[in-house]
Amino acid sequence: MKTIDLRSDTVTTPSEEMRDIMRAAPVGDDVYLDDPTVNRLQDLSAEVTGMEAGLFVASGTMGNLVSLLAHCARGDEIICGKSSHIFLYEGGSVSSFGGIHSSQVAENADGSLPLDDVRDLIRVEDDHHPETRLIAIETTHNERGGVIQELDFFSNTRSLADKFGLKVHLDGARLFNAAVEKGVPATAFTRYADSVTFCLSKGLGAPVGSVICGQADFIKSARKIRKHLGGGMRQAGIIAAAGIYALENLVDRLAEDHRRAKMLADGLRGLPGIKLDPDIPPTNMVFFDLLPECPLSVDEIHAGLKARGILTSSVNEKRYRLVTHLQVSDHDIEETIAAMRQVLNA
Ligand code: TLP
Repeated sequence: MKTIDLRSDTVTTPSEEMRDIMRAAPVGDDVYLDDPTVNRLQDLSAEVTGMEAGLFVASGTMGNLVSLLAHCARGDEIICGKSSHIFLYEGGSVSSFGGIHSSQVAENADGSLPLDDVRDLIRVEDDHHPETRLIAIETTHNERGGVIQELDFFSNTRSLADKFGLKVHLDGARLFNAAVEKGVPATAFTRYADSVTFCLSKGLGAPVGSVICGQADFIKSARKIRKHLGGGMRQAGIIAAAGIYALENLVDRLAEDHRRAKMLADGLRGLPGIKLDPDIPPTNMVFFDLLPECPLSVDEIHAGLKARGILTSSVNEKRYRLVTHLQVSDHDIEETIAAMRQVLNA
């Protein structure tokens, strides 16, 4: 039985073509800046994000941590979303490793930060206060449902940051999902940020890695911090090659994942005991809640689907997340809908 894995788009494995390209990649010692494939990936990443330079890192979590450590000093403060990945799912690493304090605001439904609330949190100069240094934003916004904010949110965040001399970091783990869905280049989002991290190992299908992009002097500090964190990866061209292949070949097809998420949502809508959130998935994530009348628990639904070869994940005891990606076909979506009908006895 084939396994249909909808737990995340991080589960994708490299195709034969990607593996061939990785095998053939010229490599060198990247700590000496000698790896031509890593250098090419970094240049290409800088080009597509409209930034001066790029830095290949092991993961999205490392990209966010290195970026925030490069922008902020110990005792500084960042303002981020209460449901942001940086705040919820990165182990509090900005404070444990960087001594950076964070202040959070509840996001709007589209993942934007209410900028009046952000404004109220920016500290005035006072010996009692940490220094506010940066606003962190996220697109697509994972916890809010893979949503994309309106473009004016990005420009308004920039204006607010400029008014108070703050930096803006964009957690763009799924930046290209946002760009493809909106039909705009990635620069439509990144042009308002000082730095961006995007992931190669999610919907883009590479096995490992993320890239940080920003101004050349920022990337120079980020490179030093990456090394101190043990992230100087030597002949990393082997994995960077997969990232180049993904950026050159697999960006436009993200639209397929979005179409399949809508197809999945259409099939699940109206099943007893669940409520889709929102009604139409904006990108590649389908979230739904179990209603109080649902006779099954999250664990029972997981088990029922697993017995039918479908792996799923939940955010808590009543909230589910299903993620489409390049190894999920139309047929897999049909199978998942049929399995959900059986499990929910619909
Ligand atoms: N998100 C993972 C889990 O950690 C929740 C997932 O399955 O979606 N920013 C955002 C917005 C993310 O969604 C993630 C991964 C990261 C950063 C971290 O990326 P990695 O996993 O490469 O460290």
